[in-house]
Amino acid sequence: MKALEGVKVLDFTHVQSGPTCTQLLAWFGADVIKVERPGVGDATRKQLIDVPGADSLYFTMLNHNKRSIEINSKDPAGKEVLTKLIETCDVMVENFAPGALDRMGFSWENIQKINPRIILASVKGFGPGKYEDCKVYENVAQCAGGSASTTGFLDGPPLVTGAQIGDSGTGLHLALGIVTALFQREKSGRGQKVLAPMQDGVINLCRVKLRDQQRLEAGPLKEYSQFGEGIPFGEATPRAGNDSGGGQPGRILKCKGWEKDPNAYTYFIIQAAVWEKVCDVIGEPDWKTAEGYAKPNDRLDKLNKIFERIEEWTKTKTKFEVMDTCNPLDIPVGPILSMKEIAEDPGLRESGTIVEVDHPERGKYLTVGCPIKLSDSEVNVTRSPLLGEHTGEILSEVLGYSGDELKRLTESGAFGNVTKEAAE
Ligand code: CAO
Repeated sequence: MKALEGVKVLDFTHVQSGPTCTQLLAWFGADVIKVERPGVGDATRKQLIDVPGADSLYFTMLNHNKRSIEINSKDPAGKEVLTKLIETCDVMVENFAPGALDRMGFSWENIQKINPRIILASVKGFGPGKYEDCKVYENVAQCAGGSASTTGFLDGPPLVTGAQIGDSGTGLHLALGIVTALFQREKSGRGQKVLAPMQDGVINLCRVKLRDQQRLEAGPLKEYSQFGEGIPFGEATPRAGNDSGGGQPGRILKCKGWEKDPNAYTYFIIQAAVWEKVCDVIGEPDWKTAEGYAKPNDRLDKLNKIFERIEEWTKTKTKFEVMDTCNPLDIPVGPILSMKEIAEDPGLRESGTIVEVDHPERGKYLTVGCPIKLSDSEVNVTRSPLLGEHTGEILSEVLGYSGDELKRLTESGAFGNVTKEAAE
């Protein structure tokens, strides 16, 4: 028994934001039916190709545990089948450009008429307002959501981050909206529309930077390095390099081997509660009681000096030795792990966070499993579907088409190359 067993999802998503959401629903047990354009499919199938002729990792890593049906949504036969799917499903998820679903004839009003219990969940770049009609990709959302202006170093340009907070982050927000709406439907009996704009999702994740924007009005942000460096603050939350975003100062520091290894670094936090232990570990026991060092607030204008001294110590240890020394003392540190180290980590394999999957076109590959672990709803990651792999099965088994009806549909050309066997 899986948490979302019995929930049917009409997955009209593409690229990254929508597919990450429906993949989560599939992992929690929903039957996710991915609708794709005949002969073409989700654009990511053929983007960033590493194995010629095979679906890309971009596609496979975002579409596990789903079924694929090819439907031309602009063809009358395609619309007929889509209407039946809307009647049958509990949730419809889409992340087309604004207006695309309406142009297909499936406005929210029409969808509600077809199935008043359905939940229509959409990702768009922006919410209602000036930019609501814009097409948006990941980095646009990072920039419009306040992430880029607050990421990077003070003397450099704004930076985008490697974490896909605009796409995968919004997918997570949308998934929460969907299960919440399903929960409400239990009581109300009605579906509803769920909207997760990418800009809003990024702003939500940048909440602490809006906090700092308002704190600026009360004076300089003393935990930012630039305070100790005597650099005046401007009008907006500045970029803070690797400073910690919270009340406990932290930095990325070099470790043994940093000259050759680009990831021989550790994150080091001087949490107030363990300050005395930090002083002992780095060989500065006098700082425990010294004027200007003993109290957390007095240290804020000396963070550069303090972290330089800590770095003298971390440079004598590997990032894992720093972890091994500091962890038993409750000093919060974290090694900067490369993707290679993450891929090879036995603990992550064991916990199901890094999973090996077999695929008929590309063989074995690694993927990220479900990052949310439910004790009563086990996740088994299965490969992504080939384009239209389940077209026949969905038309006949899910929607109940058979005989002449099925023949009429498959001959209409609106469903790709439905195999003869499946049609029969
Ligand atoms: N059959 C027939 N037509 C189909 C179809 C199908 N099965 N599936 C899609 N189409 C059509 C759409 O109807 C649309 O046609 P019209 O423009 O004539 O209405 C067309 O394909 C293109 O859809 P699109 O505009 O959504 O796709 P795009 O590649 O031009 O834009 C994107 C991609 C991501 C920029 C845009 O979809 C978007 O802004 N989405 C919302 C924000 C979002 O999710 N961004 C994240 C992207 S990365 O995760």
